[in-house]
Amino acid sequence: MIGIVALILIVLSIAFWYYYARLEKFFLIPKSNDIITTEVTECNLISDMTEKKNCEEEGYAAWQAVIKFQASNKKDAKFCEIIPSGVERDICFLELVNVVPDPQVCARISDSILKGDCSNNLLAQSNDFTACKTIQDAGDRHYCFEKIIISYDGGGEKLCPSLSGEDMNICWEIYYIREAVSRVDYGLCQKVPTVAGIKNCLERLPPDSDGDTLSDYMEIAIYKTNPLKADTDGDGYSDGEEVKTGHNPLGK
Ligand SMILES: [Ca+2]
Ligand SMILES: [Ca+2]
Repeated sequence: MIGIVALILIVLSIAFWYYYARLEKFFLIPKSNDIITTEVTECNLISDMTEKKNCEEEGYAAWQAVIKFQASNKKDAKFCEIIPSGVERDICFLELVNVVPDPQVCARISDSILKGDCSNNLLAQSNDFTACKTIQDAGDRHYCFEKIIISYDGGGEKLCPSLSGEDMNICWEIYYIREAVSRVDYGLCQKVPTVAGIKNCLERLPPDSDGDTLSDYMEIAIYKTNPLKADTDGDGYSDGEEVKTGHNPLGK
């Protein structure tokens, strides 16, 4: 009797094993240790034996994040060199250049786009407003100007008047657009020195169809004035002027 039960159990075990072995083979059910296998492979590319061991213990993602932090914290590119070549290593250098503004750091990046980003970061840190103009991509160029304005001691109000010609116009445009957008103030756009710049600034703000310095949204939602009529109550003072001076734009 015991023999029969044992036999049945053995047969069932073999059937169970066979079923799952086949399923895994033919339907490619992912094994739970697939992720670990990938990380071990990436860790294998590390030549430093101590770091390789750390990588295997912590997992590749966590390990390389620590190395990037160390590189920026200790301001030393040698930490980035430990990361196997690829995007993560490039990003390590790209982050490092924010604290070590040295062209040599960017030179170690292999990806051409990231290398370009790195050079742009360097220019933005140089505080050389004119140098930003050498950046081809309009968005990156704008970022470069903006970064210099923000980080300048005293901000745009101090930096812009110290520049001349086109540089000064670019500086004021970026400065007033930032201020106008953050305060939703149409009047600040009028301070931009060029006509194109004023238009550019106004386009970033919610529409003000009647040009009374109150956005359509504010007129409808807050002041209950006519968004298509600058002087809703017809008393000779625009809705914007009345709101600014504390009067009732609805004339009551
Ligand atoms: Ca309006
Ligand atoms: Ca009025």
